[in-house]
Amino acid sequence: MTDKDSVLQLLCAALRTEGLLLRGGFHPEPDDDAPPGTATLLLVGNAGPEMWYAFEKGRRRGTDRLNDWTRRVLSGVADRFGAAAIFPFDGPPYAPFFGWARQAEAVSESPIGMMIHPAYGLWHAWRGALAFRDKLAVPEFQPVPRSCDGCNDKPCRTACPVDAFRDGTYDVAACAAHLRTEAGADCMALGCRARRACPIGSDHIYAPAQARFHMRAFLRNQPP
Ligand code: B12
Repeated sequence: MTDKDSVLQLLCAALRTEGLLLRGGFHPEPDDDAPPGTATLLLVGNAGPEMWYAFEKGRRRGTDRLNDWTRRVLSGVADRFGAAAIFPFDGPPYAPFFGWARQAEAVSESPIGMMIHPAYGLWHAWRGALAFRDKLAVPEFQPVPRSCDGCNDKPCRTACPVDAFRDGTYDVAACAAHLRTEAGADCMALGCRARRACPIGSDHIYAPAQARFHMRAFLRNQPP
């Protein structure tokens, strides 16, 4: 094993203790919009219940927002490994996580805009990226056919009660207005119905407590 491999293994272990996953990485070119001087960009995220458990355990007195917890935890890991942390929620302008993710792991765009993963389906997210000045070995991944190409019904497209994903766009105002009504209680309690309609990765669906948390956080930030 080379030193570079062992850095990656130590990093994976450090992230795992925080419930986070090393999702993948790549060596950015100038037009990838990575911070100047970045030789390796590693993406960090969540899938499965581990991040939720770590967050519930580690957040401060229940008032900590997920983004605050993420910043604290991931900045700590970045410091220990000599990297700079970049967060998807810092902006605008926002860091181009979709473009980075496409180069780092086997994700593709779903009919409702979000990125779909062959194993996790729509039940995953990126919490940050770690920018290194050194060229590190990055995890290899096999590009896979687009997960949604073989899905004839595309139930994600039609499951939204207010058709917020028609024409390949996301009508945020219609979504938020619906969530504030009685009829939106189902999405609020269990998570977005369009997302839940997807058959891929359904065993990774967020548990109700996590789904409710994300939906409330989303709605809190939408204009009335
Ligand atoms: C701004 C933003 C939003 C805005 C969307 C604005 C819009 N016009 O649609 C708002 C606040 C509404 C939003 C909502 C959500 N978002 Co959002 N969002 C972002 C953010 C911070 C920046 C995107 C951006 O402007 N990029 C720059 C432009 C130039 O690039 P772009 O690719 O064209 O960006 C567009 C898409 O990203 C799209 N978009 C953003 N979020 C979402 C969510 C959905 C469901 C869809 C269809 C599209 C979409 O809107 C952007 C502008 O048009 C990204 C993180 C990042 N840094 O990329 C997360 C991100 C795209 N969101 C994400 C998620 C998960 C959500 C939520 C589902 C969170 C939740 N509550 O569970 C919600 C949707 C609510 C619901 N009903 O379930 C994830 C997607 C993960 C994935 N698997 O693909 C990201 C990558 C964040 C993360 N931590 O991983 N989001």
